[in-house]
Amino acid sequence: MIGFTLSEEQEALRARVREFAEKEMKPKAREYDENGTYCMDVMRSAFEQKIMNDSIPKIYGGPGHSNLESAIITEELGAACMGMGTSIMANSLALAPIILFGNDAQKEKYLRWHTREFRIAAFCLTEREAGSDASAAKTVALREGDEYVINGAKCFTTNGGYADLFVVFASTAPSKGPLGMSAFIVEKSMGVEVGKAENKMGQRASNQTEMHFKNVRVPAENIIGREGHGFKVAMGTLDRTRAGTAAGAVGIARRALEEAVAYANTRIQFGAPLTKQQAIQFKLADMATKVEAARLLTWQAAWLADNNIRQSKESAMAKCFAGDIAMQVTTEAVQILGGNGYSKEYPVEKLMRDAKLMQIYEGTQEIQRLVIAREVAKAR
Ligand code: COS
Repeated sequence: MIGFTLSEEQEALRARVREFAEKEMKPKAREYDENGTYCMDVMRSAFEQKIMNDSIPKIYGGPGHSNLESAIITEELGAACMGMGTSIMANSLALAPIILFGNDAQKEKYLRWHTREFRIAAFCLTEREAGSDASAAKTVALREGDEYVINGAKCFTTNGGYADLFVVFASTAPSKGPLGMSAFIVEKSMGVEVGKAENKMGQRASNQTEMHFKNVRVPAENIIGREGHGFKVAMGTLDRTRAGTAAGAVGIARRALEEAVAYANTRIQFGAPLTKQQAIQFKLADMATKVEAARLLTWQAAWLADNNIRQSKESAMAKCFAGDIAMQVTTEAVQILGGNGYSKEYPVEKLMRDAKLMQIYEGTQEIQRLVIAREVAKAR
């Protein structure tokens, strides 16, 4: 049975998050973008309204939203300001390995940390020499008694400068490549140091930093799963979270379409509004079709995850398609607004800059295509 309508509860969730995004995110988006202000106040409010940490199960005090509900939330955040949306959703990315692969004691301790009070978390996988090639990571975690000692450095860590909890991927057996990687829950107070923050083209309300681990001692009980399981934890997490990234991209694209339509309805050229002119009508038609198609792929990936059906291929398709169409739709929106589109007086140039990152983070478009191609090749 296939349905394309949301339940009453899901509609209510969408309305509640849209109101939050309109009132608390949109008015600050331009200023935070211009100044590169980290959106801590918006995140705190999202936490208080149970919009942040949305996938923490109810038994640990979280909202316990499904993947589809998370996608609904993230689309709204993306439509208001994806820099802020990324900051909020990066908590979910960091907590996902604990939710998906952690043991009861880890969940009880660290998920409750995040439901009892406002705290920020970060996912530490990428390194300077290990971006797309995640298994080439050089950070090591060597066992000493009942502790692991972590040494190495990560980069582009979203929320890194403000987090007090990190999920860190490090090798416990460097000679084994991806099968030597393990995942750890690391508290900031264990000795994590924050390095340089990135000065970025877009999503400037978010924070990405280098992280340094110099003899950081972590209790052995903080390993997620078992030794050598870390690469699967990372990949399994990204399979789940990529639908959320896709939803953010849908949000950016939808907003660009809305801005373009609003402008084209009032902008008169050659004696008629732009929406009456075929060159612009065709652009708007393509933009609207792409937004709908990307949302359907996104909801499909989320639905599969909610039904515990493997969705590596579908979440990669959703992330890849939605990221690409966000770039295309925002670029067309700038074109429709013309000189005004290129001006910071209008929001579409920010949407275009924010969209670019959707083609890069949580696995580049090239990596998504690689994942899709591998899955397609397996099919008989
Ligand atoms: N779920 C579970 N296990 C997975 C998996 C998945 N989605 N994908 C791979 N694995 C497993 C494989 O099955 C293999 O284990 P076995 O040997 O026991 O079968 C192991 O992980 C290594 O897999 P593989 O040989 O495919 O690894 P590669 O080095 O070829 O890399 C890609 C695979 C490119 C897909 C991976 O490095 C990747 O996703 N890179 C992008 C990383 C990324 O998204 N970075 C963004 C940072 S997060 S902000």
